[in-house]
Amino acid sequence: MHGRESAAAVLDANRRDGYTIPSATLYPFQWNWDSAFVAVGLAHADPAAAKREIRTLLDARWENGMVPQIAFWSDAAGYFPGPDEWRVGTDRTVHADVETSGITQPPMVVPAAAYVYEATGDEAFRDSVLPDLEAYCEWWLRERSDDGELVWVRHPWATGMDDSPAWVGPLERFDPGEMTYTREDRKDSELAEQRPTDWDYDRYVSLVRRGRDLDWDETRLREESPFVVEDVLTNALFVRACESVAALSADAGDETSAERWRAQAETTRRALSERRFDDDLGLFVSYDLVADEPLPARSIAGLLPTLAGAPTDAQFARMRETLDEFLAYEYAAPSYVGPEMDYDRYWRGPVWLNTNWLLERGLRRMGAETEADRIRDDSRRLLDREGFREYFNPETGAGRGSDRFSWSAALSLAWAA
Ligand code: 2M8
Repeated sequence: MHGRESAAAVLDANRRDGYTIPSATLYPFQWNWDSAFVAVGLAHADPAAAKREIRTLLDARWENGMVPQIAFWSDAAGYFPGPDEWRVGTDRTVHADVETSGITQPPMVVPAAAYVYEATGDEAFRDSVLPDLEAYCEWWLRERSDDGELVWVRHPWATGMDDSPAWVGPLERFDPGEMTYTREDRKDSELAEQRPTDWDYDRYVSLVRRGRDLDWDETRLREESPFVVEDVLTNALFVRACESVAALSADAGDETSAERWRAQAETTRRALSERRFDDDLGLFVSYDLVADEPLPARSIAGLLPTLAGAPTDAQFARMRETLDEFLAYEYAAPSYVGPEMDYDRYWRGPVWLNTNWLLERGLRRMGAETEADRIRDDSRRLLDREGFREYFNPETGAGRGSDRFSWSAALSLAWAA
């Protein structure tokens, strides 16, 4: 039994002061795109909590516009790296004095805020969040784009799909040297088998230390970071973010701003279609700006430019063949399909419900209703079978990672609505 009441109970248990932690056992702080998915799930079930979730996340926004990956609102123990490792300080935030990490995550908070506004029609909420959402989109363009078309990230954690096989190439190209630190995420042997390896973690931590050594200076990091990647999922959500700011601005009567963000959405959408489609693989691929080469991988991220309406008809016809490979499992859709696929390891194969929710939406935007229904139905089957687990084996359906995971509970509410 994993119905509405148990989903609400999980979210209540994970709720702190104005925000929801992803999981009590693994992630004791506020995470950026986790909060966005929580707000989507609560938009109808508990609109006041949905609005507060978004507002609290935006309260951690930096003065330069960045909305950080983690806001350390409490001094909870049990997660590495914490504020002492990031050393961001509390002076960068504009609304509150809070420690944060030094990177962002895919800009899901912007479409999530628009979704909450559509559900509630609360104009005071719209007017409270719109300046922060617009500042965030401005930040992506100003600090994270070389050409004003596509945006880049400088850490695998910023992509949300941390250990995706797509990142192996850029991570292989640098040597983190001797690394000393203690991981907190491998508390039991089952989890140890599913979490990213130490090889990956050495590189994640090394990138954090490089960032803090350069005092999070974006210009120098663009020049010196060994990991600078135009991630297709981030760009797809950036298009949705621009569309959302345009819609909210139009609704607020600001046609000038609406026009500007509509045009930006179109620019990024076209760049995705013209420059990031891999016809051999039949999906979109990310791009390594350091090595100046594409990162071919059959990652579910490569199907998500559908969310942005990016594929041409011909591209989508080709993508449908690739989509069949993701639908060939008992439970769709695995996060990755390919030689390095691992059904149980984190973002290397398991099904995640947030990417399923995004893929369902993308497929509906492209008119692929049957495939979208399949993704929704498989997601519901997994939830019925295993409850609100963090991720799931695509063949057996077995729940993996943490239990009582917030975005799984929240999205079950969205699927029940
Ligand atoms: C995972 O990432 C964190 C780092 O951000 C980690 O592994 O420690 C990812 O699944 C990410 O997408 C998610 O936002 C985060 C919290 O659920 O966990």
